[in-house]
Amino acid sequence: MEDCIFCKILDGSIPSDKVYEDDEVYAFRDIHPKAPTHVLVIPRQHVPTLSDARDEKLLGMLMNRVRMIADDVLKLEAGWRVVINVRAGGGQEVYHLHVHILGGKKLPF
Ligand code: DGP
Repeated sequence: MEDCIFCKILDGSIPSDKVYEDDEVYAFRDIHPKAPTHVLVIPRQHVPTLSDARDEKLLGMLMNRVRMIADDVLKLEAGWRVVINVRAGGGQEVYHLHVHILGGKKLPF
């Protein structure tokens, strides 16, 4: 998608601080971290929001990668939080499905 910031991160035209990648997902550090560790996990496939994601294989794959990245790559042994913002009312700013992984401190609810 031409105007999608995260598609530009995927194609390398916008630089990012990569923590993990494979054929299906890319994970990188959030530019405005809300916790000591704040990583975004995105599918390579452009899906604008979670509301548009009807493919159970895609959603299952994405959550399995999130678990693996948080536990095995980032090694957030004390625990971590996952956030998915959906559309404007949910605080979504970038319309390419992404999962926030937050950790590294005790998070208030
Ligand atoms: P959301 O509000 O759920 O759409 O979160 C979008 C996040 O993306 C926000 O925390 C800031 C981050 N972000 C936006 N632009 C960039 C960028 O160019 N690089 C990186 N690393 N993060 C970005």
